[in-house]
Amino acid sequence: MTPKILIIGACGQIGTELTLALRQKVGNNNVIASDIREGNEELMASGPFEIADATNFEQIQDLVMHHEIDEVYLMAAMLSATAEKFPMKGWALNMNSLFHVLNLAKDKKISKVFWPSSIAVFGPTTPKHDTPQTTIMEPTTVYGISKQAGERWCEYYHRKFGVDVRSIRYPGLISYKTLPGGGTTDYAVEIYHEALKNGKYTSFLSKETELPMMFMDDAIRATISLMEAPAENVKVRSSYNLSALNFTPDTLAEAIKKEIPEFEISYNPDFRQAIADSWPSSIDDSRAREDWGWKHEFDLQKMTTRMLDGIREVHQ
Ligand code: AKB
Repeated sequence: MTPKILIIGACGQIGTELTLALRQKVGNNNVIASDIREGNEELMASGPFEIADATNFEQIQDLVMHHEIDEVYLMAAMLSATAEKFPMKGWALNMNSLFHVLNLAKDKKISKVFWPSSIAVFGPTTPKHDTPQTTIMEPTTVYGISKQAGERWCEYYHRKFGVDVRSIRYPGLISYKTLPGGGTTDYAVEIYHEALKNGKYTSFLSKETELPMMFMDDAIRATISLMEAPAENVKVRSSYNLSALNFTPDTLAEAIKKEIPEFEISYNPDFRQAIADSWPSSIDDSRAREDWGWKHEFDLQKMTTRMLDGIREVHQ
């Protein structure tokens, strides 16, 4: 049977593309998009949309009941850089919205939940290279602390109440349809826009800062395939490590130069450098590969070509 899906935070960087992909898969009217504000034209034109605040339990419950929702993807969140500026707001949004959805699942109002975690759950004491699935986690950012706490709650609701919750620790995500907002990995999206507009970019992370990254198409494919996996294959109920690429601003600039030879990069690290320094440079995602067959498709150059073509098409 086709599930009826609610996406909370549908107008953000991941939500937009996830909504479009799921609508293509299960039919436009089976995917209800919701957010606190309207999204881009393509999203708004493609199917039903509702204004809702992820932190308001009544609003979310009403949507679930009214549309007879089976599955919820909770994509609303305050990301790492913004949450450092508004810690209490970040904590409230990231945690309350999760509790609302987990409680709806515990009360059997919905049957399946997707909730995104992040590489931000790791911290300076975590092994930096090939970070294992299970390891030391002492995050030093508000966002990371909220994601780590969220992972513990997901596992708890699964173990204690049998809630079918599934999650991925996303690396930095790179896309052209919707801009990211308030993240530490956002430089890797901005750089493409600036390369096309001005032929140069000043990076807020240093030349040698290596971080795990992924092209959005891969992230969406991973999300949908985790949600489609048989429940018994989903053995990790906190959140899965997921990996595709690792690069520095310098390597990314070199990839762009292959397509735009005159492109120039300079560096002016700001407060986001300390956040990036606390995160891993590469991730071991063998559990995701073993449990539900994850495999990435986009390497750095393939992604670069797609990003530049995509931005030209959508934004210029
Ligand atoms: C951020 O930079 O805050 C996010 C993330 C890695 O979760 N993109």
